[in-house]
Amino acid sequence: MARHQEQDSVVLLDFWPSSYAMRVKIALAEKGIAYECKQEDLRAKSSLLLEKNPVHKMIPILVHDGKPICESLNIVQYIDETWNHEPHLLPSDPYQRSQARFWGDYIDKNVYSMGKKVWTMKGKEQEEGKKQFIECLRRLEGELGEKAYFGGEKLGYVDVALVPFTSWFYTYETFGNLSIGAECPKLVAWANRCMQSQSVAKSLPHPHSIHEFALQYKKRNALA
Ligand code: GS8
Repeated sequence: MARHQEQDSVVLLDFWPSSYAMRVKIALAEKGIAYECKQEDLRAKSSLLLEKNPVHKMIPILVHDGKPICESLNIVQYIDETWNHEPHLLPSDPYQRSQARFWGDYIDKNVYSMGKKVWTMKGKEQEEGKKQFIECLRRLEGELGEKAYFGGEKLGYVDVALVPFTSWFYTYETFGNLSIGAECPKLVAWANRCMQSQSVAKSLPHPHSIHEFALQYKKRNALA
């Protein structure tokens, strides 16, 4: 492990409010990997970003010894496989791995887009967004069931995929006039449990900073 720390060059192209980038920070922290974090201005993307992710032109990008890895859940899997020591994020059993990837994919297809409707839209569209968003969170809460983490006894891949969005919960609640705690109390208890892990606590911005960012975003895009 020390060898990696000394020799590997690990750079994260980041945008601090991005839940996708937070996933990568949690995974790196779980593995104890030192890295350099470069903030991107998504309105004036760096030539490094455009060079390393010419297809999507998006962050997060992990640059490991000069080689780019794109798409946050793909990056999390890469981290788990490259630094193949404890704690493992994906289960070793193929069926359990497939289930973890299934829920990661479910989160990717739903949470960001529905959440965005809640904090940026108004009227009927917002109401629709709220309904879908809560249904999606309830579905995830059902999958969590009575387990401490989606991964079972300890933080795993699905936890890493979902927990960054909890730093946006205050923003969804404020703009959407809803209470996630009232709708999904077990999911909120799970989020609090995750925050007890150093890797999560240090990778998630304060919910008020996210809210401030969202306010500015809405002003800039005439959504306020
Ligand atoms: C999504 C990354 C993304 O949306 C992943 O990595 O999992 N599926 C990808 N990145 C955004 C910032 S966070 O909302 C981004 O880089 N946007 C720049 C752009 O759209 O131009």
